[in-house]
Amino acid sequence: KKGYVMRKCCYESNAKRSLCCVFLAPFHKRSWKMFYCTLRDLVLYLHKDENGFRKNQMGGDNLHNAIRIHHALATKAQDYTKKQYVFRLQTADQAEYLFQTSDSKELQSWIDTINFV
Ligand code: I3P
Repeated sequence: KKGYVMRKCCYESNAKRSLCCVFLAPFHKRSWKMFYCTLRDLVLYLHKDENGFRKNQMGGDNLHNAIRIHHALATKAQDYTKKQYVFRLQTADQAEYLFQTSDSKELQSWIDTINFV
């Protein structure tokens, strides 16, 4: 699955000392940011745009964020009322993110894809 989403980082991973920190290091801010998101082999890749995704596929630009979703849980963020169609992603290493999708169908599709891969 792939597509544009908005992401907000709520809590960083507690695995900063592990290899993950290489990927999670850019998550300092809590502001919303748009990404072209792709899911492959239990990893959610966040590219700047579709161009960044293509470059990645060709082994070029490797500057992307990656979130490991093994043992992660995606749920509708019903307590977050500032935006619509938002889901929360809690990862095995205690990181937490909010993702805003474009509509209710996309919202359910991302949740199902993440939870049932
Ligand atoms: C954040 C940005 C987010 C906001 C967040 C701010 O500031 O304004 O939009 O989240 O609030 O910290 P910055 O761009 O300087 O990182 P909301 O849109 O959910 O309000 P928060 O820290 O209360 O989550």
